[in-house]
Order: sequence, then structure tokens, then C-alpha cells
Amino acid sequence: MIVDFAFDESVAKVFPDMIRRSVPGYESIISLIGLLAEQHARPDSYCYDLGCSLGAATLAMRSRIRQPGCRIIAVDNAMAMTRRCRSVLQERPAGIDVDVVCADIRDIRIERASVVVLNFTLQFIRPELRLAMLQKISAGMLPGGALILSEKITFSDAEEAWRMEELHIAFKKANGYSELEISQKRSALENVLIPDTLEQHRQRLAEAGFASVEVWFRCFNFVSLLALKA
Ligand code: GEK
Repeated sequence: MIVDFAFDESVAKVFPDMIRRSVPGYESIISLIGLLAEQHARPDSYCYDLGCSLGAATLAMRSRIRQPGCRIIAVDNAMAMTRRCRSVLQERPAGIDVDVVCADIRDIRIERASVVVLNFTLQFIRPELRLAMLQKISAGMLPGGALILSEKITFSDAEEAWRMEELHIAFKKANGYSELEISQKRSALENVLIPDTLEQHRQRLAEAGFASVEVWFRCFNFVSLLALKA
């Protein structure tokens, strides 16, 4: 029997290996988030890593941001993730301060944000709640602030969707996953990870108050967007 995917202890334990083998370009996205954050972080502001898991994006930001008075807030609602995230950060103390918070990102306050990272997290929020989430982020951002939104996407064209899905499956197979593991994971994620099209993302971001939205990374059905607050 396939049960819905959950971010529990067993997932947290293998998470870095799992996400690297499942998301094409993950490692590049992570290191480039450090670069984007360095460009957009402002003095005396907060940088948020929402759905931080083990803190990969937080570590990348921390290694590059040098602005005085800048602080990173890393949030995840899975205790198994935040516990490990804290120890990862303690193992390598350096750079600006980080607060790791175990909470639902829908419940936290966003304020004075110059950078907000949603690296493969919005896709786990129920679709009808996504606009309100982005509106809250936008309202808490400083003018010119940067939202980095990475997502698995779907396509309105069925053939394109099929081709991209096939490439993603080939990527996972090349990384050692079996047909059975791939199909079981797909079933487990079916009700949990609900992808939008790029067009849906663009419209929602515009509605939430972001002035410009650019794709800065894409591989198959995975994209990362840079959205700037008006
Ligand atoms: C990385 N950003 O390595 N509130 C807080 N956290 C949540 C919520 C929520 N409502 N829903 C899901 N999460 C990371 C990778 S993983 C992506 C992000 C993946 C958390 C969840 O617990 C998990 O840790 C993370 O979002 C998604 O750059 O596994 O495909």
C-alpha cells in the first residue's frame, strides 16, 4: 500500500541524497541562491528560507551575505528537518546569524524582508492557499526585495508535459532509482505535491504584487524564478 509522502525522520535522514538525485540542477540552484541573495540582501533586513529542510539554501546564503544587520530566518514545519538543520548549522558556524524556526510558513510573520527563498516549498502548500501565502510574503518585503521561487512545474500542452516527465524519469533512473521506486514515489506524492504551470506562477506573482518575474534557471520540468517586489 502506498501512503502519502511525509517529511518524517526517515525522509530527513536521506534528504540531501534524495533531493540531489531527484531534482535536476538542485546543487547549481542552491549555490546560485547564495549569489542571488548576496546581490539582493540589504543592511538591517531579514532573509527568509521558507521550507528550509536541512538548510542547504540557508548555508549558501550565509556563506555569501555580508550586509551588516542582516539575519536569516529558516523555517520548516517538520521537526525532523529543523532538528537536523540546527545541527548542520552548528557544525559549520560562520557568517551572519540564523534563527531556525519549526513552524508552518503560513503562520509566521514576514517583515523587513530583502530576500525570500521558497526553494521547492510552495508546491506543497494547497493550491487555494498559495496566493494568500505570496501576498503575505509580498506585504512583508522591502521595495526591490527578491523572491526566489523554485518549483516543479506542469504544462498546459499534454505532449510537452509528457516529454518533460519522461526526461525527469530518465534523470532519476540515471541516478540509480528503479522503475518501481519511481512509480511508488510518484503515487506517494500525487496528493501532496501539486504543480502549477509557469503561466499560473506568473499570474499569481503579479497578483501578489511582484513587479517583474524572470526565469533564471530551468531544467526539464523544474524552474526557478526571480520575482522582484515593486
Ligand atoms: C532545500 N528548501 O533543500 N510550512 C513549513 N514547511 C513546509 C510546509 C509548510 N506549510 N510545507 C512543506 N514544508 C529545501 C527543500 S523540500 C522540497 C524543500 C522537496 C517543508 C517540508 O517539511 C520540507 O522540508 C520542505 O518544505 C520541502 O533547498 O522535498 O521536494
